[in-house]
Amino acid sequence: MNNNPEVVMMGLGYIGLPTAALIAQNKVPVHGVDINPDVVNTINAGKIHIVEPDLDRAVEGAVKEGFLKADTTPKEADTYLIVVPTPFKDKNEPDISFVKAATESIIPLLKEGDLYIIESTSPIGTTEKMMGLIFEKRPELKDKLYIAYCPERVLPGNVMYELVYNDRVIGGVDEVSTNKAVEFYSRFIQGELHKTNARTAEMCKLVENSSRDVQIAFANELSLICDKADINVWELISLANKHPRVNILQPGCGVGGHCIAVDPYFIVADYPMESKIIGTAREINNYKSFWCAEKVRSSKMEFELKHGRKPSIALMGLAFKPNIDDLRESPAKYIVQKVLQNANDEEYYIVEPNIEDHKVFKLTNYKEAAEKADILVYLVAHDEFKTIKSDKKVVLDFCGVMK
Ligand code: SAJ
Repeated sequence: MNNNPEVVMMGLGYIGLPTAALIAQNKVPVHGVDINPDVVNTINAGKIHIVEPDLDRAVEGAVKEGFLKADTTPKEADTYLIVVPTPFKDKNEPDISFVKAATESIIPLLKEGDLYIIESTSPIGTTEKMMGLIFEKRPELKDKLYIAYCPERVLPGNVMYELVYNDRVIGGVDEVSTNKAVEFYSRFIQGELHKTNARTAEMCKLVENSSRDVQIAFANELSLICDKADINVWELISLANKHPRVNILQPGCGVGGHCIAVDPYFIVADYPMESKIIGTAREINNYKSFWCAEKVRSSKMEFELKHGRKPSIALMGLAFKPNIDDLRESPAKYIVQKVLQNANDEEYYIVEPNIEDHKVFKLTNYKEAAEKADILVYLVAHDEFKTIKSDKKVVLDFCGVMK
C-alpha cells in the first residue's frame, strides 16, 4: 500500500495550519511542513501555536485520527500547497524567497500529474516564475504538471468558518491547471470557486486589500480636512452615507495588520508609475498615525499652558483593530511608542483590554486609566471603551469611540 500523503502543505502558519486541518478533517492525509521544529512538535502533539478560534479542536482531531502529520521536510504527494509568508525587503519590495525555497524543496519530489498551488500573497507573475524554476530543474515534466494560484481571503478570528464558506478565485497557468485546482478545492470548500488565469488571481488578492486601503485613506483624508474645518467627521460620513450610492469607511489612527497595510506595496513596487492612487493611499494612511502622535503632543502642551502643570495621559488601545489582541503592524502601537519617545515627565497610562501582560508596556486597566487621566486618547475603538463616561476630560477620539 502507498503510505505517501495526498497533500503536502508547505508552511503551517496563520493560513497553512487551518487549511491543513480543514483538508485533514475531510479524511485526506496531509503532510504539513514548517521550518520551525517547535511548530512541528506542537502540532504533532495535537496542539497549536497561534490564536484562532476553533483551530485547536480541528488540529487535535486531525492529528489524533492520523490525517495530519507535521515535519520539517516534505514528502512525495499528489498535491503541493505553498502557504508561506511573503514579507518585505528594504524600500517596500516584496520578498518571495520563502515561496522560492519552499518550491525548490519539493521540486525533486514532483512526478507526472501532480498539482502545485501557491496561496501565499505574491507579486504578479510569481506563479509563472515558479513554473520556470520547476521546469528548469525538471524539464521532463513540462506540460505534465498542473500549476495554479489561489489566494486565501479569510479574516483572522473567523478563519475556520471563512475557509469553508468564502468564495475563492483560482487561476491556473493554463485551463487544465485551473480545472484541476478547482476540482481539488471543491472537495473542501462550499463557497463558489471562480476560474481565471494565474496572473489575474495574483492581482485579485492584491487589489482586494488595496481597494480597502484606498477607501480607508479617503476616510482618513476627510478626518484631516474636518479637523481643520471644525466639522465632526463621524457625523459627516454618516450623513453622506445616507446617499444610496455612497459608502465611506471609517477613519482611524492609521491602517494596520499584516495584509492591508502591506499588500498594496506589492503593486506599487512593480508598477510605480501607474499606481498613483494606491501609493498615495499608503502615504495618507501612514501619515494619519504620525498626525495622531503630533495631536497628542500639541494637546499635552495646551494643557500645560492652561493648567500650569503636566497632564496625565491615557493611551487607549494597542491592537491593530477593535476587539482583538493582535499587535502586528499596529498604528496604535506606533503612536504609543512615538508619544513615549517625546515624554517629558508626564504620567502615562497604557491600556489594552485584550492583553493581560506586555513585555515592553506596563498596562493599566481601562476604567482606572480613564478615571485618573487628564487627557484620554482613543486609538482603537474597543467595545469596553464605549462604556466610559468622560465629560470633563480632554478627549482625543481618533477612532470614533464617542461617535
Ligand atoms: N480600518 C479602518 N477603517 C475601516 C476599516 C478598517 O481604519 O473602516 C483599519 C483597521 O482598524 C485595521 C486595518 O484597517 O487597522 C485593517 O483591518 P480590516 O478589518 O479591514 O482587515 P484585516 O487586515 O484584518 O483583513 C484583511 C481582509 N481583507 C479585506 O477585507 C479586503 C481579509 O479578508 C483578508 O483575508 C486579509 O486582509 C488578508 O489576509 O489579506
